[in-house]
Amino acid sequence: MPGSVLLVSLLLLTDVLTQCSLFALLKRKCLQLLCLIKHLLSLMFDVVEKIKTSLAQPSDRWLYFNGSLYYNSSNEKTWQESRKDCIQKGADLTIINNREEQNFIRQFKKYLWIGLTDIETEGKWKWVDGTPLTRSFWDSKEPNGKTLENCGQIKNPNLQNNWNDERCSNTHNWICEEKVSL
Ligand SMILES: *[C@@H]1O[C@H](CO)[C@@H](O)[C@H](O)[C@H]1NC(C)=O
Ligand SMILES: *[C@@H]1O[C@H](CO)[C@@H](O)[C@H](O)[C@H]1NC(C)=O
Ligand SMILES: [Ca+2]
Ligand SMILES: [Ca+2]
Repeated sequence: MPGSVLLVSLLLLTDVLTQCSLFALLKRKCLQLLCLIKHLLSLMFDVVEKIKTSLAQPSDRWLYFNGSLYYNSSNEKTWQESRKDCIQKGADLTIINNREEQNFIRQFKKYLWIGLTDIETEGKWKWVDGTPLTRSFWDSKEPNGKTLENCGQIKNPNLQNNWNDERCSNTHNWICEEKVSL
């Protein structure tokens, strides 16, 4: 009789130990799983934060005026590269149609490439949408660069009329325009 009690006790003990070690293993697995979930959540959080900042930044650079969004560049490029950047953004270099728009763009207070060029035929200024220049805001004595200066630029913001023809290969800030329908 005592022998069988001992045996049962031993079996019970073995069983408890097995259960305990299984539980410990389970607990470890659970902790690992929780850590993994926490890690994944923090990764997702990082991604969400990154998306939020990347969404916030460009919107600071886009300004709305009278049916269009204007992109205020933060760096300088050649006229051609500036135009490429605008097109990549779904826009193009800005076309200035009237005095109000001219004044709006003067507010940027810096030299800016605009969507104007006479690269095809000297002296025949055209906008990037192919329309000929009709209403212009050239600075006095401009355009003066003949075949050396074939790209349009906004210059001194303090002047009402401040366009300049400039060497296309020089680098400047630029301004894109994207028409929006509301
Ligand atoms: C355009 O960007 C410059 C920085 O590159 C900033 O100083 C200026 O205030 C911006 N202009 C407008 C009208 O947002
Ligand atoms: C807005 O643009 C239209 C043409 O698209 C123009 O006729 C009008 O004068 C502009 N208004 C202002 C306030 O610039
Ligand atoms: Ca020219
Ligand atoms: Ca010039």
